Amino acid sequence: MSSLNNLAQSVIAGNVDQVKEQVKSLISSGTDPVEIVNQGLIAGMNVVGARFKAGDMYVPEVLMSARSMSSGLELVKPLIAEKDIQSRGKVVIGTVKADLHDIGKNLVSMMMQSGGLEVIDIGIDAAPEKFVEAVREHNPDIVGMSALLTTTMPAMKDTIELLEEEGLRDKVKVIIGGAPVSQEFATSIGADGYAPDAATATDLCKEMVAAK
Ligand code: B1M
Repeated sequence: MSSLNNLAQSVIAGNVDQVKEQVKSLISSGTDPVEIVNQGLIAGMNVVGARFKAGDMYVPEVLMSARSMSSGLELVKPLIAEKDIQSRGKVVIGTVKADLHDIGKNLVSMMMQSGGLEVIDIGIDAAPEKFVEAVREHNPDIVGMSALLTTTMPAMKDTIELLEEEGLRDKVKVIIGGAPVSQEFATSIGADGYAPDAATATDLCKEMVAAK
């Protein structure tokens, strides 16, 4: 089994120490950090997602897998983010109100930073007011919202509406993403864009900033 497969297995097992060791060893052997993320950490988390869905894994185990994935991401993050230094635009990103999922959002944030975007991450469970406050404070080009639950998708619409009410909507582009979200939903709530994954989200933001 390859080292990246071993890493994926450790994420599935939720073994934080082993994930850290394996990521460190892959980094020192010169493996591309993006490969470590895609073929090790995400590959493992994809299996976890499928098993959780099938009822073969439960919340505590999923949480351990999520923790181990995050500990691996923390180690590769500086290597990926260091690749580019010149800012190509500013993004305020967060997971919407009542939603605590942050792995995908963190990944998007990391890819955006590696693509040269300045990212202000306002965290999880971010109410519309928190997005508005961040827009006022940081004056970003783009607001990015993540949702993983069908029950929290309406918070994306609420946030766009509050940006409108506060007279800020015309100052920013809004993009959304997350497993239950689609282009169709983005269009229906008046978002400017949708991205199915971190790489597409980064490209989309760069295009939006360039078109300004
Ligand atoms: Co939750 N959970 N979870 N969970 N969880 C899902 C989302 C679920 C689909 C599992 C299932 O039942 N099959 C389901 C949602 C069902 C639904 O609404 N349709 C679910 C549920 C029900 C719940 C709870 C309600 C469970 C419970 O308590 N009974 C609860 C809710 C808590 C809350 O938020 N209030 C809950 C809790 C948890 C944990 C805490 C255990 C943990 C989260 C830990 C954490 O994030 N720190 C967790 C996890 C890990 C998952 C699964 C297994 C994996 C999610 C993940 O991290 N994927 C998930 C099942 C699944 O998705 N298959 C599930 C990996 C990540 C890299 O992908 O987040 O999709 P993803 O991000 C991608 C893209 O979506 C996109 O790019 C990313 C990278 O490519 N993307 C964007 C994401 N955000 C973007 C933003 C953009 C652009 C692209 O622009 C701004």
